[in-house]
Amino acid sequence: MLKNHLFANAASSFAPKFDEIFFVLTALSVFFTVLVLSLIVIFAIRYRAASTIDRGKPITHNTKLEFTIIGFLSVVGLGVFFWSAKPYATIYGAPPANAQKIYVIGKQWMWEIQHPDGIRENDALHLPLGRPVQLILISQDVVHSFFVPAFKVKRDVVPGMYTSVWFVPTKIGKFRLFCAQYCGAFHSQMTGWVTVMKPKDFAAWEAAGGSFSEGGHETSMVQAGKALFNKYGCVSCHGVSTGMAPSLSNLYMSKVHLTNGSTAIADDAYIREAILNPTVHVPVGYQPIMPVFKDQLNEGQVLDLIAYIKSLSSTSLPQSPANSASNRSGTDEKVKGKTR
Ligand SMILES: [Cu+2]
Repeated sequence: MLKNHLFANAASSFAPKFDEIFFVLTALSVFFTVLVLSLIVIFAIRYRAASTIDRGKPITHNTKLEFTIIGFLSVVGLGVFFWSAKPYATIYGAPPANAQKIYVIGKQWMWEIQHPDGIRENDALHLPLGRPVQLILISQDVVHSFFVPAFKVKRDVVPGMYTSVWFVPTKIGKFRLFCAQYCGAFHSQMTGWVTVMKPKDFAAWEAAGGSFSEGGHETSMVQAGKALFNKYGCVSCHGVSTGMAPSLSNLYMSKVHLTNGSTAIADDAYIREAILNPTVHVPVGYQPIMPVFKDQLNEGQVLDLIAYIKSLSSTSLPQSPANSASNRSGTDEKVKGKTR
């Protein structure tokens, strides 16, 4: 009964483990607090001034007792550290290969969610039951923190840096989403709902273009990225064998040699930086001529472009900028009349 009450909201694969760690740490704290307070009271009474106790042979030290206490505390402290570090490292580390990637953008004061197939949601996240999900998070402005208490998931959302967390939803229902980092005047309104559905209900929701949410279905992230790629004329330099800029096919996760003598792996963070601040990393053999896109693209558009560049790892680039550019700018601005 009590267990049901205390663990009622454990709705993700890791939640029971974090509950366990929490209760063990609480029990240890209570144990040592009671022990130390009791000894203070016992010694205060036993050695009070009016006590006629023998004070003739004060103990200077007790090697055996000291080593026993140090040994015991070390084992308990390090034991708890390794026991709790393991799940910590797991959820922030690499997810299982079948994990669904979902992108989360925090901005004053809302959560913007992008599913790879193009479904976008505001202050809402729909997930299928039992499937691992990896959230990749970034902030458009200040530091936020993505916090779903029932999942025991809290991850800082930082400007200029992708962070990640993964878990498996294990309960059907609606769970509160909060921002756990004070981020300005309307921080307390930066909330939302995570809805976990049966896989077949989720499939129906997805097929209907996320119609139960406020976002709606648009082109996939890869298609949206391709449209931006054409809109901004990227292909005129990055197209095959223009010689002006490196080709982007098979760029993702490859090793890039830079003019400053260092090398870099072209992961998401590298590509993001290369789009927004291209003069920071210049590949060997090229001039720093690419325009800076820092003030032209929002984080959602950058994620779309990265998705498109990733997709080029199996295909090749178009030869000319002939593809029609459909303008998607403005879609990210769909907010529910909130102050931003
Ligand atoms: Cu916030």
